[in-house]
Amino acid sequence: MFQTLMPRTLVLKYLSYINNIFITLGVELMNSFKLPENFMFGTATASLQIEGGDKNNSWYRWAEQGHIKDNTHCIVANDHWNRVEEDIELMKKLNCRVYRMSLEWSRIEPEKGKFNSEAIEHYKWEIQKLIEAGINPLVTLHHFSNPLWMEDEGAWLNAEAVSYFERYTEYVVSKLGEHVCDWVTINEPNVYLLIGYVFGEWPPGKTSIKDYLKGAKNMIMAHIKSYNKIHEVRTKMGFRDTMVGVAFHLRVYDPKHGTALEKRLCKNTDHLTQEIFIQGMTEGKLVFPVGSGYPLGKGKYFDFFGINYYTRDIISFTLNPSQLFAKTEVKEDAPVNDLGWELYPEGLYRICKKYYDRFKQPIYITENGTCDSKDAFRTRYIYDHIQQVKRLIDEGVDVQRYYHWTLMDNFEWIEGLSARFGVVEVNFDTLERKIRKSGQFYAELCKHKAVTDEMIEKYL
Ligand code: GCO
Repeated sequence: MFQTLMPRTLVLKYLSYINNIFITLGVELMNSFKLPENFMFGTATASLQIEGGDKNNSWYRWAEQGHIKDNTHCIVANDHWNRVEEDIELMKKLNCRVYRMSLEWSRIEPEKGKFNSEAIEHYKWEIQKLIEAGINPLVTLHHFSNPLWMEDEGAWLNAEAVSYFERYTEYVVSKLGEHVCDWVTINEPNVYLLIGYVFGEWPPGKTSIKDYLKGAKNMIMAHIKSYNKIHEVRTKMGFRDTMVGVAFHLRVYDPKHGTALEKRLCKNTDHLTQEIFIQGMTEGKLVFPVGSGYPLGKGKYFDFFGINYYTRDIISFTLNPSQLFAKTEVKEDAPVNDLGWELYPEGLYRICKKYYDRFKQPIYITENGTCDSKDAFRTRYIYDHIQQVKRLIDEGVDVQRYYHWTLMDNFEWIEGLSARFGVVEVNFDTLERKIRKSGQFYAELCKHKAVTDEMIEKYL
């Protein structure tokens, strides 16, 4: 009714006028906003979660052993290995300019020391297709899965893993370095090690803090060696534009009641789950209880600071020593996603600001997204988080890229195929892909580098 009496532009003007009044009153409504033209949007995936067809990795075995909660499997996943072109078409429809993907180590080095040229040729072809489509790849070397030969030698508890990873890096970069300038060495070392070596829920199913710390040390060393190797190989090729980093999973930890003890517990948790990796992987420093000093030399081992941000934890005291006296829970009455994770956009701001103030290096948001099978709140989630990105940029924080997790619904590790993070919906019986409403919103956001009044009206 309102709309039929007034021209559209007038309606929008009127709404933004009302909106401003609300903002002045401290009530926030939705605003249009614009990001810089050179800001880059894309999506992120991981090979094991989408490719299918590989039986030679730790996650295939884990699924075979019956650990996946919904009894699904990664053996087909999205069949992306055979549908690369179809999936690049989807990225084009989403107007993405960048894409974060990972390589399956077990395909590239199926046996210890033996490389498979067909696999690397396949990835080279995929990367060339992306570049032809105007999409720049950011390639991750390790995203949670290991070749079985490596897993059977003790995975990341074996100190040899460091040189295995360096050798794999050298092979990959010598083959793909001509086309790929942006690299992530290791994805979320903290998540991989916590769930696989402390909680025992992911392969290799260990439950030992000692193993966690041992794995942390090896992953830190592997990152540094891999960082140096990528630069060395590409520099020899004559390139000067190499960008290498880690995709750190970073959470906000807030005290439940704000007591001094809880604040201390937040700091401890942050130190043990985040800080040890940050200091190790950015400057080569081993800190207590991982180690001490700079075993590979003090340096700067990152060219961008990669942040995977999803949620925050509320911390309180518990007498349970196995939880290190810190109980983590979701904030009471907070909005949550399908997996029960708090939706907390402000956390993205807090994390980016904190590490930018500390390192003054470019930030890539290497993952951010949510599990929403009904696509009921994903559009709002994207809007809220990108609004925080805008706020950061306005305050001079150098956030350059945003990779939405994820392109399409896929194999969500122990949760299986039923946890839905995609802006593209996948029917796992037919493997048919369909862009969700939130995906249409994201496509417009990527195209305009802005949320316009029209988009708010249409999608929000
Ligand atoms: C991670 C991984 C992704 C997940 C995503 C949603 O952050 O755990 O990088 O592989 O699928 O985060 O849980």
